[in-house]
Parts: sequence; structure tokens; C-alpha cells
Amino acid sequence: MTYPSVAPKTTVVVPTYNERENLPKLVGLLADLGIENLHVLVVDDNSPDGTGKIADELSETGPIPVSVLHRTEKNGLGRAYVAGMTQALAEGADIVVQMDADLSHPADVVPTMIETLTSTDASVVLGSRYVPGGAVASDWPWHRKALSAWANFYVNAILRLRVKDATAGFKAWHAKTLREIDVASVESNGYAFQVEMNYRTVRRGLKIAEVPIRFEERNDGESKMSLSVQLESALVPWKLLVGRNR
Ligand SMILES: Nc1nc2c(ncn2[C@@H]2O[C@H](COP(=O)(O)OP(=O)(O)OP(=O)(O)O)[C@@H](O)[C@H]2O)c(=O)[nH]1
Ligand SMILES: [Mg+2]
Repeated sequence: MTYPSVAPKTTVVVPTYNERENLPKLVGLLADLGIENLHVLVVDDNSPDGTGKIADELSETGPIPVSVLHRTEKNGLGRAYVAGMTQALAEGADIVVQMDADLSHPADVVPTMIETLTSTDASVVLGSRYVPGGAVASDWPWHRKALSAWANFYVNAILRLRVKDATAGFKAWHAKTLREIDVASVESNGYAFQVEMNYRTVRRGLKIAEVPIRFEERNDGESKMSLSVQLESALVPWKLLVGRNR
């Protein structure tokens, strides 16, 4: 007879587009953490490099439970996260971690994020580059560092989020928080998705905590950051502010 696990169900949602080299490494790093009842949900947008097939193989032979949400076309990080988080909630996750596949987000900080989430009154915990002990990739060129710092200042000035890393993409959520902010209705894509999620959290009076991470530049594969993503990021704080009473 098997007994249900008592540990909370934690689902790590990982959006992928052409991450065939990185995904198996990431799943291995997550498995090495030894967290009880840890699941991975890969959201693949029909990657031309076959990442979806690799994810399917991991679901059969991987070291921890892996499931795959196959989508037919690439339509952005925000859409992939909304679909993945919605599925994670439907499948009974208690905690949802969002994390890039490209190994920029250090897997070994996941336990600290979960510990902070479950032992404080935080509704979400960010892996933050801009709190003491955090860092951006040392090989980022100065203009990338400047853009990131400017984006944080800009977003905080308009939306008063009062978080140090407003565009962070590595987060641990209580399932309850995702339901409360109605993640299924979030419309922004790219970095703006991260900002809208924070804004909805702050607007409901919920608390955001930050733990330091050292952000690494991707080693394999290509960045999907595009001009349209950057433009949307610049406009979204204003859109959110204008629409705030709706
Ligand atoms: N499913 C899906 N995943 C995506 C899409 N765009 C990006 N991703 C994934 O989202 C994560 C973050 O994308 P990156 O290209 O690394 O973007 P970034 O981290 O802002 O940019 P870099 O610092 O240059 O890597 C990675 O795991 C990507 O594979 C998309 O349209 N669909
Ligand atoms: Mg990246």
C-alpha cells in the first residue's frame, strides 16, 4: 500500500524554446537537490531543435517526475508561463517555482526560496540580483547592466513595487497567491510578464520577499530577447497604471 506524500507538492515550471543542451542539465540539478515531492513541468513551444522530444524522454527516464506541455507555436515567455502555471495549479501544486531553462537561475537556491516562502509571511519569493549577496553575470557588458538597472528604477518609479529586482524571472509562489492574483488573466509577455505579476501581488497587499542569487549568462543556445519584448516592457508599467482601477 502506498501512502500519499505529506510534503507539499512543488512544481517547477520551465518554459523552453531551443534549450536541448540545457534542459537535461537543469533537470539533473533539480533532482540533486533531493526535495521531496518535486515535479518539473516543461512548457515547450514546438522548439525546432527538438527540445520537446528531449523533454518527453526525460518524462520517461528522468530522475524526478517531469511532465511536458506541448504548444504549437512560439508566442512568448508570458504566454508559456500562464499556460504552465495554470496547469500546475490544476494538477494540485502547493508551490509553483518559475525558472528559465538556460541555467541562468541557480538551482541550488531553490531550497532557500521554498524555505523563505513557507517560514515567513511572504506570498512570493524572488531570486534577486539586487539585494546584498546577489549579482548579475560578471560577463554582462556595461550597457546590459545599465539597461537592467534602469529597467528596475523605471518600473519602481512608476508602479511603486518597492522590490529591488522588479524584472526577476526566478520566483517561488504559493499556489494560493497565483489564484489570488488570477494568473490565468495576465496578458503581458516577456519581462513585462514578471512586472505585471509583481504589480498584481502588491496591489492585493501581498508581500514579496527577495533572496540573493548570482545570475549567470547562458552558456548554450541563443537568447530570445527581442526588440518587441523590450518595447513592451517599456510600455507595460504605464498600461498597468492606467488600467489599475478596472
Ligand atoms: N515556451 C517558450 N519559452 C520561451 C519563449 N521565449 C523564451 N523562452 C524560454 O524562456 C527562458 C528565458 O528566455 P531567454 O532567451 O533566456 O531570455 P533572457 O533570459 O531574458 O535572455 P538572455 O539573458 O539573453 O538569456 C528560456 O528558458 C527560454 O527557452 C517562448 O516564446 N516560448
Ligand atoms: Mg536567459
